[in-house]
Amino acid sequence: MTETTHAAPSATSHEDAREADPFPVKGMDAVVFAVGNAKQAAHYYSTAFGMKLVAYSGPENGSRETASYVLESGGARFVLTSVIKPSTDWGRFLTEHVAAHGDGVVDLSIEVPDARAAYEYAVAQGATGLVEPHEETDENGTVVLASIATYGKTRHTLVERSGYKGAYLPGYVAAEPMVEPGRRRFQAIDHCVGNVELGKMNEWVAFYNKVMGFTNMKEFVGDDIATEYSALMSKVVADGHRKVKFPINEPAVAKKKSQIDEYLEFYGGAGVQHIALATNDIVATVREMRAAGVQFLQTPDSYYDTLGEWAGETRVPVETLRELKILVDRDEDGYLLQIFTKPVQDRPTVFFEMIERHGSMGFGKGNFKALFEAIEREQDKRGNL
Ligand code: TYF
Ligand code: FE
Repeated sequence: MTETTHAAPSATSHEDAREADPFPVKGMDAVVFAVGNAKQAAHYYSTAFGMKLVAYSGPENGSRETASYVLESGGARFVLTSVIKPSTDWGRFLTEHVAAHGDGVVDLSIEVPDARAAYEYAVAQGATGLVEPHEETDENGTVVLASIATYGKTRHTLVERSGYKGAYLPGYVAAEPMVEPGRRRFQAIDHCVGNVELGKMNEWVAFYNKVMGFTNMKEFVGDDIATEYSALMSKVVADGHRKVKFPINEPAVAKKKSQIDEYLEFYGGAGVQHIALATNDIVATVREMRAAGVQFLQTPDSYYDTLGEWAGETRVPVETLRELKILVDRDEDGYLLQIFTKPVQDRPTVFFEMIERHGSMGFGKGNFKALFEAIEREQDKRGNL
């Protein structure tokens, strides 16, 4: 922050907006998953998603309650946690979480410049505080952590790193990759999507507006689209610099059972539906992930027959998009390429999106029909349509 000696009206409106931001964020810090078997999950994200194990916490370094594996791909960080033997409220919470929800996301951690200020502001605006701001220190420095509640049993831990030099957080030791690392398949978390109960979407949008000062992005699924074919409503909130983007879905009453209802039924309530991962070579990434056994939703051939008419030219030939079942969307700012995995556990709950952006800031609105029909075919196979 620039210090000035006298009150010259030098700040631009952009700087004013930054200084006025009541809840500044630096970006996503981590997506924390509670899983039944973190050792095997870490292997899956290493081999199938090409992530690198960088840190570990477990009985070998003094954590007798949980084992946690920290994996990275560029700026994207996943933490996979399993309970070994519960002895604190956190261990009991994780045990019950896995029993009730299966493998799922417990924490969308956000990196902030000042965790105390962020927590105080959030709680003053009505957020539920779960963990008060506190310091954690080891030989690599000090972090400040605090947690607030969001939808379902999901939380946001606010992480102030203030120059911390360790592999993840105090309590973790650096670890070597589980498998020989190859080409990086994605470099950032693009957005994290929540499914909430019928009628709750606007409440959670208002929560992010009030508690984090996030604003609504223009992309949304309204009544018209919802009843026509999608069976869901969706709105997107983001921080002022679009570092953190959270779409929120709720089921809509339509001709068929909503995919959001299927999620809510099998997850056992509101929670994280999908994590979108930004890649700069979706073709290579999807080839590698398919070769490693990741299953993606099947887009019908007819999608590619008419693609050229509305999507125009992209950097990838239509025949390659058709081969790999990659979707395209275009808006006034540019285009994006995207693809969705099938659920990555036996419950029809959490899945991933790979996204390569070329100017477009959207979420693939033009693909909703083809995408939701593909999801419905999977729902039908499971007997849930
Ligand atoms: O994040 C989004 O909004 C897009 C679209 O079940 C989407 O990825 C929305 C709901 C859904 C799958 C994709
Ligand atoms: Fe998405």
